[in-house]
Amino acid sequence: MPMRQPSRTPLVASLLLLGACVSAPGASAPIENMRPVVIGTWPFGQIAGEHALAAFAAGGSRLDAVEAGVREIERLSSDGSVGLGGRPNAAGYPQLDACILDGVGHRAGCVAGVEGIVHPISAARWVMEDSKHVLLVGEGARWFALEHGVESVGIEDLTAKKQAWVARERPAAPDRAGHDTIALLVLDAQGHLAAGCSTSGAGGKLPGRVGDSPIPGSGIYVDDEIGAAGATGIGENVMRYCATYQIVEFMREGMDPQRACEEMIHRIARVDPRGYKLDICFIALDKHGRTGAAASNQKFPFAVGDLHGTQARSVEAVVPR
Ligand code: SD4
Repeated sequence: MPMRQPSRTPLVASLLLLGACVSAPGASAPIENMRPVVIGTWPFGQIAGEHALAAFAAGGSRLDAVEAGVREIERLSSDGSVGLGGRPNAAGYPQLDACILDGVGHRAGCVAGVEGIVHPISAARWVMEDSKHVLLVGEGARWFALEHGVESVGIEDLTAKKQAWVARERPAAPDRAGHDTIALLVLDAQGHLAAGCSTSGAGGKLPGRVGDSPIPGSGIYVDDEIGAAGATGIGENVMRYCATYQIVEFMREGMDPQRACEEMIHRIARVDPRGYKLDICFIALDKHGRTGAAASNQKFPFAVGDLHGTQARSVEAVVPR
């Protein structure tokens, strides 16, 4: 089977364009002449954005840009929440989730609960490009990734880890402390959208738990006519509301990305027993290159980038209504 070259694009001239870190609101004005445009979650969203812009500068496609940006965060695995260095599940090892979406053709590829795969985002892209399926999980996802040459590590000792865990008392409530996801949305020079995300999910999750991130419409969504949205935070509080799908639908109704993200937080908080104590954050990017971000109950750092380079931003938690 022909092997796609991993999109580990080296940083090129665009790195010279990197902007300074500033704090600014989540919203941005239309910048159609500034395409490509990228937005990524958390401080590492800036690194992802730099790599995505570098991929564009090197002639890569929007999917190359998404894959390059997310791969770098998986490679760094430095935040303890993405990649094999991510947060272990309750049995002591990471099970990773990733998703990639292309606006053109409304295509999607996702992997969930995959073990020992260094770049789940690349496995997800292979699912999209070389299978008739959208989502592969667990062992099947690993087989598929290995078959497509995605870098891997052995998982032989997982059996021992599982047995040791089974021998212990199953934790009554999974430790949700610590969780981050790289979600990256891109708009290419031609005005088409793509998105990707990767995460080890909630720390201490039960083995087999799948969060919002690899589920299109929950943790990430793209509609090439309208825009894209990504989520981070406690997946259970996102996926019960199909949140990123709804953010894109809010934009279809005429809201700008900032208002759409905020509205989604308010909508969930209005009906959820937790109110605003949801620990969720959203980013959005519309077809015009406008960006937005919102968080339920914490300060939320993210990063945007365009032809001028990348810029760190943050928003405060929404003001409860
Ligand atoms: C999950 N939403 O698995 C992911 C984790 C995350 O910030 O984004 N944390 O629930």
